[in-house]
Amino acid sequence: METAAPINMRKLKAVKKELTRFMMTYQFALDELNTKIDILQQEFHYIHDYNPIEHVKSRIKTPESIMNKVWRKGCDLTIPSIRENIQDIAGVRISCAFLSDIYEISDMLERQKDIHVVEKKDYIAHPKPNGYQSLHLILEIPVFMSDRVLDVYVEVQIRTIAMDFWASLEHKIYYKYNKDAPPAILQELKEAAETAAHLDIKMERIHKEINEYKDNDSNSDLIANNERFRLPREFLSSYINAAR
Ligand code: 0O2
Repeated sequence: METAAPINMRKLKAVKKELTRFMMTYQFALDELNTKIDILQQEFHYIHDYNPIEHVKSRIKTPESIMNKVWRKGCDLTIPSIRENIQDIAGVRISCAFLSDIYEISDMLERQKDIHVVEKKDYIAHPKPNGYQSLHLILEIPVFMSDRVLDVYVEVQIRTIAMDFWASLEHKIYYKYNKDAPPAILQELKEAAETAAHLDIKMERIHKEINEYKDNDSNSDLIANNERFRLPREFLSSYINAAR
């Protein structure tokens, strides 16, 4: 009977330490990106008077999921190869209310001086054959360690709430049928994606109309000491008349 080779405990400890360090860099990259997103969100709120980001969710791929992807892609099982070839070990998903928010948030991220956009996939302009829609960015973010700077890949998915709703349901169905759903279900899912896309367009239109109304209406508001004050119409017209 064959017996497994004894594990060299010292080597195992060293490997574990190296892997922990490797995974930590992704957590640091996520921390940095989440801080950036938080600042952009607050700035956007201040300028546009509404919050464009509904949810932000970040995750790090499990070692098992990383291994599966390494095998699927046929790349080497070494740290430098994984670092270069598996670009979604760290992932952030941003859900927005409106379509235009997606591109505005993406532009704001792309304008950051220390972020390098490695790849951009626009599945909104070009949905996947199954109906999937989302904007995907692969970003490279510098992580400042004690002795070096590491450039770390992070995948960012930006989508509307409707797109996110569809994707999470599709993901469940995909696994429920063991990745082999009946054609009728796939067709229905695709139609549901189209319905969600129409809803997004409609909501965007309503949002723009409300904004135009708000722009006109807020002309009679005054902001002082971080507080919004409503100026009575009579006051405004008598003040304008007196200034003539
Ligand atoms: P998880 O668990 O969400 O991370 P890649 O395999 O990443 O090198 P690919 O497939 O071209 O190349 O990447 P793409 O298209 O950018 O998609 C990556 C991620 O987008 C997926 O990650 C999903 O999260 C999401 N995604 C892409 N297509 C679909 C889809 O049809 N339905 C749903 N629900 N999500 C999708 P992972 O690694 O598959 O899984």
